[in-house]
This record gives sequence, structure tokens and C-alpha cells, in this order.
Amino acid sequence: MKHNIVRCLCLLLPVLWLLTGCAPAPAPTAESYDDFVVVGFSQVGAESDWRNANTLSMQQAFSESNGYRLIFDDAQQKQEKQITAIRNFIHQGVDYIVLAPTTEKGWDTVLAEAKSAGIPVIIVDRMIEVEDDSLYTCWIGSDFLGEGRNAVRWMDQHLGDEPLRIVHLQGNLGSSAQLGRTAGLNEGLSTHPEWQLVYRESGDFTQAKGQELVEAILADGLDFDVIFSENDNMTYGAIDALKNAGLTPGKDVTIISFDASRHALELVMQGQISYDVECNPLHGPRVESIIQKLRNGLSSPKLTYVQESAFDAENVTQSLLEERGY
Ligand code: GYE
Repeated sequence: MKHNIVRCLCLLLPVLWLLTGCAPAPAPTAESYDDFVVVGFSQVGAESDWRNANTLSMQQAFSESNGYRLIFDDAQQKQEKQITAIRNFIHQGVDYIVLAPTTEKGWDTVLAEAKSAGIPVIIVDRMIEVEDDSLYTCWIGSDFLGEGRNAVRWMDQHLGDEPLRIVHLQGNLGSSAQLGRTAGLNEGLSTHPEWQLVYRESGDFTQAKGQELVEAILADGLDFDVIFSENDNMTYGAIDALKNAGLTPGKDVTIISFDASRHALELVMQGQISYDVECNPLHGPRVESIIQKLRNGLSSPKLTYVQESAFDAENVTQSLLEERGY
């Protein structure tokens, strides 16, 4: 009798699994993707912690459990690769194209192709400069000029009228993040005759290039008081170069940085970075809610700037570090 019950249970269990949904799910077929909203996302690359946090945020927002199928393309900081990716998205007939552009210029032709295919294009993070604004539906990102001005305001208030020799590490030339932050510094230079720009070069937003540039100027014997570095990863490289040369970041050299990622805020707390202007990479849910609106027949503002802050030793706190998602 006992044996019969056990045998019965053994036969019933697979049936129960199937009925309760505990059995392994069948692999999705091409047809089953029809139920998803298909989004092609052309990402700049993986040059920085900011970028990786941005990619993750997009992947989480455009997950299959949220009803999306994300086609992700990493352009390795090359605009040609982004243009090819967009053409592939058009060819695949995606529902929406999301573009995080490398540089501002050079998008007119490919976006006109997307427009004639009837695919809405949402620009995220950096901006684009096109002849015809109807080539993209809307943009969401940061006020990069505002960030540059914010840094200059801090320098003005904290370094006063001291003569300053400034080393400027720029991001990718032609990207909005570089253009805006550089324009902010240029304004500061034009109103502070006592500030002297002693070096300016692009470090492509990467840690390796930031370190390489600062090592080279130290080897050349250049004297400087401030490093104005347009992102945290170049700053990390610069800090390593300074330390390797026996200098103390934050004491021998004042460091201004951008992004304010968690590790950088730790360095602010330790006094190695003096001021870090926030740039928020968590755009996934923001872009997703734009797509929700469009799908519901609503419109979204053409331009949306996200709220951002900035940090120095005065306002950086342990709880801020713990809450930081990037
Ligand atoms: O500051 C930098 C990244 O475009 C805002 O790109 C973004 C910038 C960010 O590589 O770390």
C-alpha cells in the first residue's frame, strides 16, 4: 500500500510541476518576441565607470520581465560603429532607437534614415547637433555647461584670487560632456587673469590615458597647482601618476573632477579630490518612462535636464556613499 502511494506521488509530481509552472520554461522562439517592445540601444562604449553604470541601468530598465527586448550595441567610442548599429536596428525593424552619441555632429544622414523608416529616436546622455530637430523625438541628459560653471564657481570661492597653474584633462573631443565642461572652464579663465592654463589635452575619459598624460607632464617637469579633469576615471589615473611621483593629491595639487561616482566620493572624503561635480548615469528608468509615454500616445518634452549636485569635504557623508548606486 505504502509503495503504491509513493509510486502514485512519483507519477503525479511531474504533472503538478507542469500545472504550477515550476517546470523549466520553454526557450523563447522568434515568434514569442512579438510580445516585446524591441529597443535598439547604441551605447558609446565602456570607457568609464559612469558608462558601465549607465549600461547596467539601461539593461535593467529594458529587461524582458519589463516587457522589452533590448538589442545592445557597444560602439567602442567610435561614431562609425554607432552609425552601423543604427542602420542594423532600422533593418531589424526595432520599435524604438535609443542613442547615447559619442560626439555631437555627424548624425543627420542616419537619423533621416530612421525617420523615413518611422522609428522614433531618443537621445540620452550627450546631445546631438542636427539641422532638423525633428530627426529625434527627445533628449534626456545633463547640463554639461552648468557642470563646468559649477566647478569654476567652487574654484573661485575656494582658491580665491591666487595665481593658479591649471592642467586640463579633457574628455572625448566633440562630445557634449567635453564641450560643456571645457566651455565652463574657458569662461573661468577669461574672467580670472590670475589663472593660467599650462596644459590641455584629451584623455578620452579613460583612466589609462589620464595616468599617461599626467606622467608625461611630470616627466617634463611642468609645475602646476590644479588638475581640472573632466571625469572620475581620468582623475584616478592622474592620482596614480601623482602618487607614483611622490606627490600628495589634494595637498600638492588641487583636483577637480566630474561624475561623482562612489569611489570618487570616497576620495573626496579622504581629501584627495577637492571637488566632484555630479553627473548622474542612471538614465534607464527615465528613458523607459519616455517610451511608456510615447506608447500611450503622449508626448515627452523635447529636452529634459536631470537634477545634479556637487561634493567637497563639507557635504560628503558616509550615508551618501552607502546610498550611491554607481
Ligand atoms: O562624464 C564620462 C563618460 O557623457 C556624461 O562620459 C558622460 C561622460 C561621463 O565616459 O565618465
